[in-house]
Amino acid sequence: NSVAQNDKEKRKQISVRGIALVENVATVKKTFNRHLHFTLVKDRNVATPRDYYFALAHTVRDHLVSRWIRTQQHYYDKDPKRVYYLSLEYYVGRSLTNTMVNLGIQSEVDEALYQIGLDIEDLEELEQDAGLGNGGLGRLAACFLDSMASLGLAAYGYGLRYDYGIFTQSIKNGWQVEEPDDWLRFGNPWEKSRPEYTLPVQFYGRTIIEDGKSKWVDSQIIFAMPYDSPVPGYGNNTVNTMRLWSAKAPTSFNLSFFNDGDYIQAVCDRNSAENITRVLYPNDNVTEGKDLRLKQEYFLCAATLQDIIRRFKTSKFGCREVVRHDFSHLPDKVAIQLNDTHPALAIPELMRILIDLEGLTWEQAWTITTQTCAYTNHTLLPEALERWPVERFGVILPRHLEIIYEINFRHLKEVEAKYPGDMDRLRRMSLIEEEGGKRINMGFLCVVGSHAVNGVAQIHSDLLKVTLFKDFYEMTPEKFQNKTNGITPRRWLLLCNPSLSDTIVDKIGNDWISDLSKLRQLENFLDNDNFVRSVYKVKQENKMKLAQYFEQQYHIKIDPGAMFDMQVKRIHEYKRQLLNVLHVITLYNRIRRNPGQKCTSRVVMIGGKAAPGYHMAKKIIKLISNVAAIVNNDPIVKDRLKLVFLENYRVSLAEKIIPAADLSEQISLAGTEASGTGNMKFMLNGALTVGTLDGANVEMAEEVGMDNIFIFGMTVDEVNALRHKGYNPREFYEKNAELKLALDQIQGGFYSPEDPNLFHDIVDVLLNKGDHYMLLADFESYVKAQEKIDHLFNDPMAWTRMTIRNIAASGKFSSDRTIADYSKDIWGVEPCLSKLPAPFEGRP
Ligand code: B1H
Ligand code: IMP
Repeated sequence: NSVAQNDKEKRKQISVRGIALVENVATVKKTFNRHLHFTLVKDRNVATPRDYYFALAHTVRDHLVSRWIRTQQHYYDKDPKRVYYLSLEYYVGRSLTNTMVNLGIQSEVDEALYQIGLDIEDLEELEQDAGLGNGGLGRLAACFLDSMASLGLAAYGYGLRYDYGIFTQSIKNGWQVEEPDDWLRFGNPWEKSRPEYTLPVQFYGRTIIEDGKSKWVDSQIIFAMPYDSPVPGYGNNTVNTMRLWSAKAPTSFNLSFFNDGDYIQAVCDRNSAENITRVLYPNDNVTEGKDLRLKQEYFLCAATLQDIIRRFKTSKFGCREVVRHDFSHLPDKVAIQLNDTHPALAIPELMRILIDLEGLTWEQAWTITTQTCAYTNHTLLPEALERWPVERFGVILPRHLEIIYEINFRHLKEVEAKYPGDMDRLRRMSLIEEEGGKRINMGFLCVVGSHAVNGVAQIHSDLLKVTLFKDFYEMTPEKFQNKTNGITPRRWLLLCNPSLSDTIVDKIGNDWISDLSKLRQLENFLDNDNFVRSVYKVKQENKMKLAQYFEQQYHIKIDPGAMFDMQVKRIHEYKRQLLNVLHVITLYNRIRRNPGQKCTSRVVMIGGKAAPGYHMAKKIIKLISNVAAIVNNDPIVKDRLKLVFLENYRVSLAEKIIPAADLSEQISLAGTEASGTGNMKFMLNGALTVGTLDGANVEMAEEVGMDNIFIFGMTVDEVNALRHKGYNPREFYEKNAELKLALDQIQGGFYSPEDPNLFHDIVDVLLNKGDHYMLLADFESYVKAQEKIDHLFNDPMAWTRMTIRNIAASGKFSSDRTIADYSKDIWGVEPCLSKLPAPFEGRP
């Protein structure tokens, strides 16, 4: 066939996306038209593209319903141990394509829409991202849900249904501007509200003793209404539940005002109660110690634990009565995983339920609680550690403060027994910090209240043992584990990169989709030049498509032959976007110094949101924009260098850009990025990595070999040694002429002629305020690594071979492997690799 196939035609032929049976295509068409008519109440004369999207979403959703109901019935029938993932964030993104991919109905739906005369890719673009997360931590939770369903675990994701997710970022005059993310405006076809399962949550009030038992009285009640979304597994007919709680004022709210006659005010005030789930806190790796955030955290824990206990008590097929009374079996039937300390209140809340409501002794309750709960730490950064002031905490959650004091009292007794007379250790290990006003250290509470504590990459787990939790590791080393993060190969390869998926399937079949370690087989084809060329061609096509998208959307022209060099992640000083900018400036200065010289062309793309209150991060965005304006408009540069700031980076944009990347920037200071997961997405999609020995980069280098990754900069030990010796950034500035020039230009207003002082604070942080993240110390080795990269890029076959080695070595970074490890080492559950029967196949 000499006619070049377009993307759509190609998508239709892909067998991994399911074979389109004529009768099924006809059914999809019928269902689609039925939904347009009965659900959207439109005819084709007045239907908008969005109506078509919703009709399509409902059509696809129909395929989930029976599988969802039957999966849940199956869990009641078999009564396996349930896994509960508790997270304040789920960064799910879009669901339409993912549902079709996991159900294997993409080809049929594609064909049906084609026959109807609609462009399915246009409709897919109309879906709002479910942006209930900030970055890696929230996206990890979403990948875990996909893997837990794909491994057939009886698992539930519990979280909050924020009315407003992560803000929409727009760039105005180079500055970030935030707009509210009103994601529910047109309705959410993937959720089902369950008002009948609404549960009460208490706040404020006081505690009394009654019949020798503690009681929480005079509290304010806010209701938690659940919304369920389906979580389909890949090709196994399993559909799990993500249950998100929404705050609802009780009908009796402000009844006294009613009686005083201010009816209107009383109704208006209901809003303030419902504000609990209004908006996601937009910080990544920083905590905000606000009352409202504490209420959000407790709201999730209180509602979820009631649901968990309800299900534990009634868990028997065909029975709605309480069948279990003996809570000593709770750890055999329930595993609770805490996604960082944000849901830490699950620990004292479970204690409260078991003691105050169920009448267990402290000792019984404590054994059960610690055996049930496990805690994942995601960061070492001090500004991210939750430490609630005792005073506010006691006002909002009086009973929980008492319980935490008692946990601490007994914990310190054990410390004292093990280390008699070691007063400093007692002070260090107290859950209550005393310096500068009493605070509860939520990390310590989680360690004490859990049977397992894990970091998210080997280096991070190792560092936890010698820094944050050193004393705790010495006392209970058996609790400490590592679970290296992963990503779901469905969304992050099969869905986002269909052409690469096909090229892989062509060589090794499709087992890799549910067992990513199979990608190792690609190493057998490294000498096959045709295969190497086909991988090269896929990347080239992905780059052309992205270039077209940029031109359409932003009227930016970029050369698809240039190296696409990408750094996309939240803007944070520790992630060192500034180091990347210093490299761009250095490349620019080299071109200016030597205008005639040939060099490797690059398009450097940087994207990410800054927390709205993080001034330095916002300044860095402005600097990127300003450097871009100068570099991109300098006629000397031509096509050799472009700098682009990618506006509003989010899950759906990641899916578009990552398949087109040549180079992945993972350049945090060693010891600061707990794991990173973007690094894995780029590796899986055939980009090479320039990175430090930080987070999961270390394990990526182990898997692929040091010759196939561009590692630069100091190691953790070297960072510590330099800090110990006394780090003087000026030394590096004086020593390196290119570094000095770049900083002098920024300082002198070269990139901000309209306001020469604009970037003084940036230079000040680096030169005069200690350069905390040691950019200047790593600059030289970074630039050298980039020179090697430039050189290799000129040999496309060698470059592509290296990318294939990376793809082949990325199997470890499947979230299926991560979840299998949690299952075995922490939860005590077994993946179920056999499929449930499909709805048309009858009962299991
Ligand atoms: C990560 C956070 C985080 N670590 C506090 N910690 C937050 C902390 O709203 N807050 O208060 C929000 C997020 N996020 C990230 O987790 C790490 O930085 C990454 O390195 C890691 O890959 C990711 C998933 O483990
Ligand atoms: P939940 O897990 O208790 O929230 O219930 C979810 C779904 O599981 C229900 O909507 C039912 O489909 C199913 N289910 C709940 N209880 C039973 C039961 O006693 N027998 C069979 N299925 C049940």
